[in-house]
Amino acid sequence: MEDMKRAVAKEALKYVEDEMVIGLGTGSTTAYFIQFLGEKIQKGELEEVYGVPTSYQAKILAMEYGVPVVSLDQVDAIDIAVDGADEVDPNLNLIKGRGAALTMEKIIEYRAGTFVVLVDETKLVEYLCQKMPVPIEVIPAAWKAILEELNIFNAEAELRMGKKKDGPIVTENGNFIIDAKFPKIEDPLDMEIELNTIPGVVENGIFADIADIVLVGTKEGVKKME
Ligand code: ABF
Repeated sequence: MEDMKRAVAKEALKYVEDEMVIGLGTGSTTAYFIQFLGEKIQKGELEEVYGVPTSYQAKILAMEYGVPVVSLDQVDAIDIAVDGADEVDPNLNLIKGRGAALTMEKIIEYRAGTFVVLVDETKLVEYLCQKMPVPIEVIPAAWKAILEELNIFNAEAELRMGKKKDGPIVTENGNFIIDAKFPKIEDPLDMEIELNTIPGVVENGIFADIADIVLVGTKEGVKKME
């Protein structure tokens, strides 16, 4: 599994050129990409490259490996973004948000000229929500009301708790996460828009129609979907 993650992360480097601004995703697969990117910069093989992190995790890794970091409001454009995902359907629609960084990820990846997704083959599904719930970032005061609203969709939804189960996890924006398992998402774009109309929802983890390229780690090597 780690070999597959390393292989897709290496492949993603091929899309990076000098003077690019790169959205840096969150998670264990993208962590390899940030590491390899930093190593290339340190060797002088890439120049004038800047990273825009989607989370503190990405920011700290970038600093550790020597990727110059800038914030979204310091750049005019993002050339490319690279990030992981939890599910990918045949039309490259995604579920993201296990790392609770989905809002910043979506802001940055929506802005990117090219969005490259890194996954292993276990993340490929026939339809979204086949295996994973949709993470939804919500204003803390609204969590209970939103859980009730989600009944309309026949969702099995729960507030995401911390590892010790002693309280909800809090996002970098100071919000909570609800994980909602829907029966079958027939129309990801429609569902993405509809969930965001519930008052108190900040953003949800359906990324419909955003990915340009998905690099899939398989036992036979890296496969490309686009
Ligand atoms: C982030 O990290 C999230 O949006 C996604 O849920 C997760 C994937 O992590 P990993 O690569 O560790 O499976 O990209």
